[in-house]
Amino acid sequence: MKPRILVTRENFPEVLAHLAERFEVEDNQADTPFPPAELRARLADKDGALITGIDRIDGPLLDACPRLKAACSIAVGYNNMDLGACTARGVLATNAPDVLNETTADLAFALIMAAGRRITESERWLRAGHWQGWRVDQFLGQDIHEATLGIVGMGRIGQAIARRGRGFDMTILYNNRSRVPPEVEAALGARRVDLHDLLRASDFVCLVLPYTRDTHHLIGERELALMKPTAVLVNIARGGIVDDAALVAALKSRRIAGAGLDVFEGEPVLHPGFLELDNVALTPHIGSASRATRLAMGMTAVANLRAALAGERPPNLLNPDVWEKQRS
Ligand code: 8YV
Repeated sequence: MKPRILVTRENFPEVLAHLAERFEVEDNQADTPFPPAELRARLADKDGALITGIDRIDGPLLDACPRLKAACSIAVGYNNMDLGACTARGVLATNAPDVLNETTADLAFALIMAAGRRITESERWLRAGHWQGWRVDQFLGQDIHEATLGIVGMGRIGQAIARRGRGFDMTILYNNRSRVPPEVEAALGARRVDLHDLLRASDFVCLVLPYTRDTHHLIGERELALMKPTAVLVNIARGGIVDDAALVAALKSRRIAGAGLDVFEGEPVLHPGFLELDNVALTPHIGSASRATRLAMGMTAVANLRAALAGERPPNLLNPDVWEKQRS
């Protein structure tokens, strides 16, 4: 009998077809998010799960799913998975890195430009019928070219953003736990600085780091106060890294000039203050949203699931201890 798997959310027919070659698949093409109790019930008799970045995989869920051997996510971020709980129960956990680097970096740049050049704000104003004609001081924004771009989190996506910044002759600063190899720094023309120096010096601050206990509210009132009044904050990483209430206050008082946000604390519910502000460009967590990339993310999760349930090491294993233990 084929192993049984659950695909927690809608996915492309190509992804489901690949899964069906090896597995008995329960899908969710109606795309109704399963509340925790329903997810537990549906996963109880499954050997594997193909999940998204928003399905919570934790101890209580895993306790209800004794057959589960692998949880494979289509997302690169894995703050939704309790890796300790997976490891303790021998469940292989995987993510989908790399395939979304360029698409996500594209969106970061779109938000840098949209917020810096007031694209969404001026479009809203124009659509509302306010335009009476050209004026010399209409919608003055921040120049992108030759500005200083501060990237917080210099992983693969951060580096892809830096490459785009180079094309705009930007000065690239970065903050990261560890220094990236000197040859990468040289190729990107990037200089590592501490977070406070980055916040003080940057015209655009772009957040591209994982959400963990340590990065919760990394950017709050104190940090926003360090930024230039002309600066723009962009978050394409995760809600929760920024204290949204503090950001709303900083945008409202024009403590900073603007923000471009793809992710929010408590999304899909937004801090209501964002909706009242003009100086923020908002997108609904679409960082990786091109068909090619979302398909590649799905296929990456398929490859991980196929390996895991065939007794092979999944290419993007997040908890290698489980694998080592199974081998010993
Ligand atoms: C996903 C993301 O679309 O990969 C990530 O970490 O944030 C997005 O690309 C999202 O997590 C839904 O799975």
